[in-house]
Amino acid sequence: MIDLRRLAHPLVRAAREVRRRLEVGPITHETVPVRPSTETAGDGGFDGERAFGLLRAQCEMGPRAPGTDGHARTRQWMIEQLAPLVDGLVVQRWRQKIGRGPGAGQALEMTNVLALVHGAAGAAEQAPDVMLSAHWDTRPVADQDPDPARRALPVPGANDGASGVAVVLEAARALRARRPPRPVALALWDGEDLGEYYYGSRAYAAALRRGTVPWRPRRGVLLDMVGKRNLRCTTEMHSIRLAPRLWEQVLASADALGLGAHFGARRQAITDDHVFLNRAGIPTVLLIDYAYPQWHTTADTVDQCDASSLQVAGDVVLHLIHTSPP
Ligand code: 1BN
Ligand code: ZN
Repeated sequence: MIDLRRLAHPLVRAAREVRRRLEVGPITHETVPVRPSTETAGDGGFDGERAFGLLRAQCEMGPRAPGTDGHARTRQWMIEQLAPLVDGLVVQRWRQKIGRGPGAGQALEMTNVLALVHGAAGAAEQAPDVMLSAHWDTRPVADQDPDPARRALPVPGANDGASGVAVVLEAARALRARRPPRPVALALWDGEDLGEYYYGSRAYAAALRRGTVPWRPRRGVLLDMVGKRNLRCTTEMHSIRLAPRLWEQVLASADALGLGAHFGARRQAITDDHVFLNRAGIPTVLLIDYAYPQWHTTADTVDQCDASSLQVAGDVVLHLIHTSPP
């Protein structure tokens, strides 16, 4: 009998090897009790200053690469931040082998944090419309640092890590104060920035395929590096190719708010967690300002970021959630 696997072209075999290496083992889901607070802080608007405080708080916990103290502290802090704000909270955990790149050879515990905010209809409608998400880990090595002596140090991740999380958490507070027309899902991805990248969204996609994820959103917005001063979001070509209608809806929201000037920067295709969410059948766009000289350097610090940039990102995603049909 001919073994067809042995006849495969070397490229096919290489692709199979990459898939094998990235296979995700068991993924567990733990429901965390929520403590919905009766107090509804604010009028439903997004508070950029409050979001900036959340960015700073993450940076004060230190770099947040998987396996570090800062990572463990931040995971707990995110859960504590979300518990009083959301109607459902699930922690998704798995053990991730790192095949190559920073962290290669290690097996690290990783955690995605998934949450649900009910819409105006309350618990009756369970299927979320938009999923707002961001990666919460930071890169273990500043390999783009101009100073070679600093390239083995960890990235502080004020913009690359903390900014997206800050917008998601502050959006959760605003959505609790003013309920969206349909439920909103929130997700904070781990393991985006080491090894072969994007472990969190890939694990989530694997869990979706296995049918073990508690809710499946219709569409999504991924926020990454939205904290830089003078935010001008990249015209991100994977988003336009994979989720063109949603991209147009985001731009329409920005225009409606008079924030169109913060979009339309240079065209670039940037592979990020949204690519894996799109592959899993959730049309998702990426909001990112990739023109960031401090990317993957030790200078990705709080002083590079600005509350007004978080305000732009937050206002646009809340406008989208409140006004655009699925
Ligand atoms: C975004 C922020 N990414 C990592 N930190 C994704 C990425 C990886 C973008 C490699 C470009 C190249
Ligand atoms: Zn990064």
